[in-house]
Amino acid sequence: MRVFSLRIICLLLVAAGSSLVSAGQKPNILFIAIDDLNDWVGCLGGHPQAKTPNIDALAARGVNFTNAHCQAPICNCSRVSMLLGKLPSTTGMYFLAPDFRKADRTKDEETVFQFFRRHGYYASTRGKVFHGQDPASFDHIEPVSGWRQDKTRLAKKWRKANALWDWGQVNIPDEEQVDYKTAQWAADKLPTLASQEKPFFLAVGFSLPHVPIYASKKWCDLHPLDGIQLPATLATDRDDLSEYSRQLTINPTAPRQEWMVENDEWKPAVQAYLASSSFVDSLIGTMLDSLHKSGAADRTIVVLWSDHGFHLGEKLRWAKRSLWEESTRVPLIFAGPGIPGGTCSRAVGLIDVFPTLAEHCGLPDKSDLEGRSLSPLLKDPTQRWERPALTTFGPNNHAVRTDHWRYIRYSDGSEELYDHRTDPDEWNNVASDPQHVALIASLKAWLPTTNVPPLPGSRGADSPLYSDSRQGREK
Ligand SMILES: [Ca+2]
Ligand SMILES: [Ca+2]
Repeated sequence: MRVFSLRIICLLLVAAGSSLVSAGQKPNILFIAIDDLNDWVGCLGGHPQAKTPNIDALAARGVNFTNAHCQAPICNCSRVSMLLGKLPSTTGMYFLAPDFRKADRTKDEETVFQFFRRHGYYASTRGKVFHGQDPASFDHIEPVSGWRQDKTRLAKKWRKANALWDWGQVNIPDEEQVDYKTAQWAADKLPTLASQEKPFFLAVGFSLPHVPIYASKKWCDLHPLDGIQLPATLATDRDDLSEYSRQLTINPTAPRQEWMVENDEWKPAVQAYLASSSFVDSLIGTMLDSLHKSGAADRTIVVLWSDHGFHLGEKLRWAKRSLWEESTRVPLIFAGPGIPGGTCSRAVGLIDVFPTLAEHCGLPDKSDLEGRSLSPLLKDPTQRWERPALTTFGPNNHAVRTDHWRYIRYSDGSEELYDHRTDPDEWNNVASDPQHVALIASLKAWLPTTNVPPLPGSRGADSPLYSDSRQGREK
């Protein structure tokens, strides 16, 4: 009986949402970006000890995309691809730099925020949404303040390349940390935005669990070190990769897996990641509470996403910068009016968010977008979906993800194929199995035909294959 009543309420809310959009009143958008959060959230099941009750509650009232992927496994190019609605292979934005406003090919592109402003929205932001900030995108940019890191290094044994690579418990009160202040600002702002005449597009970006991966005692205590479960690995996992694949996925600034094991830092780093993710989850709860109290929740679309995933030992490596599941899979949740809710296992991309929001809010088509509106899946998450998700890491290296398969093709022609029905850890590369010839041909058909060279000023690939670009000498 209770389930039946809930269904009726949901249907009424959906009906209310549809009529709201059709009546010309545009829904607001609360856009929540998380930095480097992989599938270690409760509603994605990527780690059995993830504690993210607020994200899970949002997923339960919206559509939880369980097979969503970034278009590029690095912060800057992932965000640019999503916020411009263009593939990396079209823009040439493959790496950590340049700023898209400084490259001729992308400097005049219209972002999702500009598009919504052109159609009557007020856009405001705080925190990491773009990799840098883009003044042209917003009516208001709130400067970021608060603690993120100081000179004290906790995991002192890792001294190699990058001071960001640190993790552990810190004695900084939550209230002084940058992400807390960002959430508090948004929570304070929401009632005002909700009372304005214009619909709002509020973009809020959190910087954890990106390195340095810090959390206060409260969040570390939620994930006691002794009981931490480590991700599964296979010692021979990299034996079936091409030399190109091995080289591409070496990240010289991140610790090596062998180093983490030898120095007993694997568990502490996993603990810090789980703890800081729980902290960010609590901040999302703060904002969503404020949204509900403002009375605007029933006319506000909430979109929650992360720019890419993160390896914590899976496939014997750390960080992003790979075309494997742990780098590409991201949380993606839509909730609000016109969205009845459910779980969607279709392969989708962050690039689809721009056209989805445009269609769902009743804005005109933007014909040059390369993503596809997920509106049909928001209405019926089980609907057939032919198109796979595409991820690109460096020029002409691509992964195609369908419901069951991951196919990778590198620029040297080497390939990988993983069957997620039997091999969720992507341990067994079956690309050379003759029985998959036709399948590979069909997956290959989804690869982009345009592969423009990297933009001038490209750098930050951090792979030995791109040593020129690391020096800022991209040709
Ligand atoms: Ca990131
Ligand atoms: Ca393997």
